[in-house]
Amino acid sequence: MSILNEISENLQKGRAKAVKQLVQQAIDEGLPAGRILDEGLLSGMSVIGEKFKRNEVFVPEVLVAARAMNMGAQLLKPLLAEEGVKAAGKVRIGTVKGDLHDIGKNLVKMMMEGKGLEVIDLGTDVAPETFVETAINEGCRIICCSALLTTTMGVMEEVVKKAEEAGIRDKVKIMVGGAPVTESFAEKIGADRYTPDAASAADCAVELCRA
Ligand code: B1M
Repeated sequence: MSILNEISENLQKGRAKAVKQLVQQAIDEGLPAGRILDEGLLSGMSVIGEKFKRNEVFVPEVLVAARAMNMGAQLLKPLLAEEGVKAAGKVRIGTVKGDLHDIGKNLVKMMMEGKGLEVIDLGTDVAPETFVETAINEGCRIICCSALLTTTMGVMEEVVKKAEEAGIRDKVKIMVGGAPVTESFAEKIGADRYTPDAASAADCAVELCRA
């Protein structure tokens, strides 16, 4: 079994320590951080997601897999950043109010940092006014909203409205994403960009910062 498959398998079993060791081994063997992330950690998490959908695994298994993923990802973070191209720009990121899912949001953050962006993480359950207030206070150019629930994606529209009310709509770009979010939804609520995954979100943020 390749080391990337081993990472994926151990992640699915929630073996955080083993995942951490294997990720370190893969780094030592000279595998690129992006490959370890995509073919090891992300591939394992996507298997868990599918099994969760089919009720083959339940919340506790998902949580331990998520913990293993985060432990492996911590080791990759500085390497992704090292490989990244420096780009001027500050990004605010958070998962919207009512939503506690943060694995995808953390990945987006990590990929953005890997591109040399400064990312300020507001965490989960972030109120629309918090996105806007902190964007003003920190002078950031992009607000990134993540939502994983159909019941919380509507909060993104409130973020757009709050930015308009605060008079910063022309100064700040609003990016949205997360499993239930679509291009047409983003257009409908007046967001600037929708991206389907962490890597394209990072590319998009760099492009917006350079524009
Ligand atoms: Co939740 N959950 N969950 N959950 N959970 C989903 C999302 C669900 C689809 C499962 C299902 O029913 N099949 C479902 C949502 C249904 C819906 O609304 N359509 C669901 C539900 C219902 C719930 C609860 C309500 C369950 C309950 O309590 N009854 C509850 C809600 C809690 C809350 O938030 N208030 C809940 C709780 C949880 C856990 C706490 C157990 C855990 C979260 C742990 C954590 O995040 N720390 C959890 C998990 C792990 C999942 C699944 C299994 C996996 C989500 C995940 O992390 N995926 C998920 C089922 C699934 O996806 N198959 C599910 C991996 C991650 C890398 O993908 O976040 O999509 P994702 O991010 C991607 C892209 O979407 C994109 O980039 C990432 C990678 O490339 N992306 C962006 C994300 N944000 C972006 C922002 C961008 C751009 C791209 O720009 C700004």
